[in-house]
Amino acid sequence: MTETQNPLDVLIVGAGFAGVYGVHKFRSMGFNVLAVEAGENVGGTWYWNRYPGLRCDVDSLEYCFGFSEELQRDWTWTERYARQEEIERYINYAADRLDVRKDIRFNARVASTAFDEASALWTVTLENGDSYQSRFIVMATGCLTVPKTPDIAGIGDFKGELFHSVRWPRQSPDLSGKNVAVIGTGSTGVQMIPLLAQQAKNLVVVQRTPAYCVPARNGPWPQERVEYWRENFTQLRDMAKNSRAGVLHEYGILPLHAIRAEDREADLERRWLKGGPNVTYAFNDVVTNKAANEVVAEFFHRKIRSAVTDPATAEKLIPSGFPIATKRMCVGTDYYETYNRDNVQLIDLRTEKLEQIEAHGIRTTDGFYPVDVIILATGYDAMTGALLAIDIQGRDGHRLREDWSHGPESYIGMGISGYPNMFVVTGPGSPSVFSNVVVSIEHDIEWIADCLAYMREHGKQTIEADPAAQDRWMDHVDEVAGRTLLNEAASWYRGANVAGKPQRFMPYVGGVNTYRDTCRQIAANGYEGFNIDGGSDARGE
Ligand code: NA7
Repeated sequence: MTETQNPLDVLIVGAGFAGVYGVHKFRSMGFNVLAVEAGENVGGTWYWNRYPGLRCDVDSLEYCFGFSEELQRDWTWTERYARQEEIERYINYAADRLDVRKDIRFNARVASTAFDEASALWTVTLENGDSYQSRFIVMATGCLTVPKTPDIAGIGDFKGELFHSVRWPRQSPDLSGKNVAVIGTGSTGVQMIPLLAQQAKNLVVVQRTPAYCVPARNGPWPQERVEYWRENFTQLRDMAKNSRAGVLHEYGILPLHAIRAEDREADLERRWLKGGPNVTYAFNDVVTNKAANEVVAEFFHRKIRSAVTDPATAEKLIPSGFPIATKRMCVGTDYYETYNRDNVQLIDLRTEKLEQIEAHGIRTTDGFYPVDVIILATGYDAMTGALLAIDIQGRDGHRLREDWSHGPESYIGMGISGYPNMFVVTGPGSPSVFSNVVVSIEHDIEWIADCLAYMREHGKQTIEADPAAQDRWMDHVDEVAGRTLLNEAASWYRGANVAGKPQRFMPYVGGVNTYRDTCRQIAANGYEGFNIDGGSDARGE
């Protein structure tokens, strides 16, 4: 590591995609930067997660850095949906090429950060007691970082192996000949269940909410496709940046009622064959119009019934109680078909109650399931978990854990009133998980970089979200989500998966393109809505 100067210009918390790019970007502008990372290496979620079947559910040609022509030219993705190993290799490749490791301190988990008004400096303290001072801090802590462990009666009595998917043992356990249970059928469960069914003697799936799963149609990229992307990368990336979800899905441009019934069905079928989430974009009103939503949901229900041989099992797998695409769509391979195997049993908690976990299995109202290994695919304390795991103390005694006790509040996701010179990457109130997150990470890092350059050029010390601007932004975030069906699902997008977590729809769903324009305008207006050096107008004058 290069010698750290105190105070730093910028301290970044986290060395996933955001931290790696942040170190490179801010350093290339002449800032004195350090990233601190809890893991032993770069990668963030792609470093921690290693369960079987783990892949990104965004096409690999798009889920990568876009800022460097050299990086993209010298890397070749092998499959449509890259496996964890390939993504981890990629981020290590990027870290090496950008030579960022020397400015990252690994095995360094942040315990607290505190802002001192007199010096206008942040003190960042690690769990081991070491501390740094920095003018700016950038929280690149990720949206899906803190695993959520369920509170199930008897879970502590289990005598077999039990672990959360995020903490899959580095030495992957041998499951052959074992009775394995998976709790949870979100994206993680959907990815691992087909592979675990092949390895285990018996697999029991505990399902609280059935998943809507689109077929991945994964496979090697055709060479022509890879070359096309390589040659046209900048232009394709620009199209993604200016799209609704930061990714080149095939976005339907017409609402349901403008399309003939027979054409709807043919188009849904074509999109289903194409694979990936395209099928949920068939009409432009799938998440805003109940009728359109039901047409797509019914299409899925027919697909589930035709994939699953036993009609009773098929009914258990059919989602109910929430509109399609209001919980994260899962992308899988042979997910529904896996339930046709003789060694797979499905516990549907809508009809069968989980009474308790016992020393050697799971007891439900329908019987006892002997189990040697339990895998918790129960998700994350999403979007706010990693930020609130740190004791963040701002100006005038502001504490983020208190300020967000009714739900997260930010201005454009990146600034928080009461916390000067602190930026959040893909924070609540930004498109974040409603985007190709690498596209959004790059946007946020570049916007923050421009802001830092502005501060330096104008000789300014502090920048902080104005409380009124923050309130207006959060009203807008609520209002945009309120125009959709998204609040009808008890999703992690609204914090509904964590007991006691305040519920508020956290991502901004007005579109990656719209958000980009808004942020550009705010910067062009001298960081409108931010107070600079305590000034109450846009320019702090
Ligand atoms: P998710 O999507 O939050 O899925 C977690 C699953 O675990 C989901 O089916 C939950 O049911 C289930 N769950 C959670 N707690 C329990 C308890 N106590 N009992 C039974 N079942 C439970 O997390 P993933 O890791 O799959 O995916 C997260 C994101 O990572 C994903 O969306 C991608 O963006 C990548 P619920 O739906 O809450 O009823």
